Amino acid sequence: MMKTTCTILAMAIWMPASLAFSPTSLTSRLPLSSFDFSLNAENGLNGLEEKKRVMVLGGDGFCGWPTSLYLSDRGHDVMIVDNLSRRKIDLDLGCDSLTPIASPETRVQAWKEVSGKEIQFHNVDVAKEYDLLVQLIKDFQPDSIVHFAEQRAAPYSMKTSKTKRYTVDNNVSGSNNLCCAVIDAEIDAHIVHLGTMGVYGYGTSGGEIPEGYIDVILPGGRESNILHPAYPGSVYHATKCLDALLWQFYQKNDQLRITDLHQGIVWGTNTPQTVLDERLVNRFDYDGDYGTVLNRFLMQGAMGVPLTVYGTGGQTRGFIHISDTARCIEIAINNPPAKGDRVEIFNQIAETRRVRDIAEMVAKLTGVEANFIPNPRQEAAENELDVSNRKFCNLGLDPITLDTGLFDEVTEIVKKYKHRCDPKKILPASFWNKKRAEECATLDPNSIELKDKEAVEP
Ligand code: NAD
Ligand code: USQ
Repeated sequence: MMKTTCTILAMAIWMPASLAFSPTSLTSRLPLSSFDFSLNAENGLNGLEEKKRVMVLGGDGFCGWPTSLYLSDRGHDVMIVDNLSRRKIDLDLGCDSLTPIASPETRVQAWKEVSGKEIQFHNVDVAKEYDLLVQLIKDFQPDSIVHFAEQRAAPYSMKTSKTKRYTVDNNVSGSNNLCCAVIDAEIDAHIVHLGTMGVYGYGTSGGEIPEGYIDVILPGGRESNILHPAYPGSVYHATKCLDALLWQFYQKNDQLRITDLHQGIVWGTNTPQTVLDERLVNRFDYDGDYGTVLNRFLMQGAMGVPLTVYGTGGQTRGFIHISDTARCIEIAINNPPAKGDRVEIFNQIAETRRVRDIAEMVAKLTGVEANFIPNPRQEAAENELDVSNRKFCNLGLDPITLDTGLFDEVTEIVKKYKHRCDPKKILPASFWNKKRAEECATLDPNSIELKDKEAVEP
């Protein structure tokens, strides 16, 4: 099943502006196979668009890093703010990104060498270091603040009461602090927040999920258009619902200009910017807590591990490629709501797919079988999902869809760094409740073995 409302055309290929004068040595570049740099479409700011000062909260993360590079490459001034909590969680969990990510300092230095462009990096906790956040905003005077800085794994958020409490404290405080800081800094910066498709719940709508707001008939026959009812499936997803209420309140009370992007599951690893130098490589999470479904299946397929389909695999979800995450952010930045407008909400997905169908695609490509294991999550075993993504499409997004050609890029990365994989981290390690934990008791992390598969071509 695949449903979206915008016409899917061929993948848009573009060349980073920096490549035109890049001194990057070919030997230090990552595999380029999937990105064709020979076609330079519209690159950089063309005079019609405004150069912006963009603060990226959470800019060291999986989405934030390639987005920061993309925005810098496009000519915007970028400042990253990140407390490196994601790297610290890896240490706590005893796992690591499959790709060897460089320190933030090395990353921004490498970007300067490759592109000639500066990205500032500041190690600040947006949920705790309020005064520093206000000062940074006052000093940098951003036009836009992109907010990625949250604990984003649903399984991690369901692991223990400690991780549940941390996720709520971190995510809700961070978003509240951001609104307060913009007000205290007396600045009219546009906040662009990464929300999630999961705020809507799955399969409850009974029709197409609109972009944020839904027409309803209230008792007495009164017609209204309200925020879509929230129906989170994890503590993490619940924090995104709480965020949405905060945005609604601060827009109404202080006329903050806010865009909430309800993004689907991001897949892929690198982008045309991150492949320019090995020190720019993006993180790749494959473990049971932080690895997301398609990247996990691609990793498992490349390593000869049976694909970990939870339950029947009947769960349908929205997907978007990492390169499109970055492009959507720029589109959102360039199309802010006017002062006084209600919170702008976009559904940031390219398409919807069922988990078992994705497993089948990867299985066909790699020859590795799907392994249907007990579901560690409390979620509908099967659901339909029909989502509107008209707004981004109308603003020119031509989304990348699941394309086995692009799977090669992920597969190449996996093969390159497979020696860094700890097979004991592959099975799910967080369970939604006692019943789910009991049903998964037979799963043995030590049973997973990596096959020495060199060839993964179909
Ligand atoms: P990530 O964990 O890789 O990156 C988040 C970054 O934020 C990390 O670098 C972390 O150190 C930082 N951070 C967290 N709390 C912070 C704090 N209090 N102060 C400063 N920095 C802090 O996650 P990601 O995959 O890049 O996701 C980014 C955002 O996009 C999240 O809000 C997530 O909910 C959303 N999102 C992600 C996906 C996905 O598939 N990855 C899909 C939909 C939405
Ligand atoms: N799943 C499997 N096998 C796996 C991993 C996952 O079958 O090995 C299933 C899960 O049960 C779930 C679906 O795949 O039904 C998606 O799981 P996921 O881990 O890929 O994605 P999710 O937990 O929903 O979270 C991810 C990001 C989160 C983001 C969300 C977007 O981690 O930050 O908000 O995707 S969405 O799903 O649209 O809400």
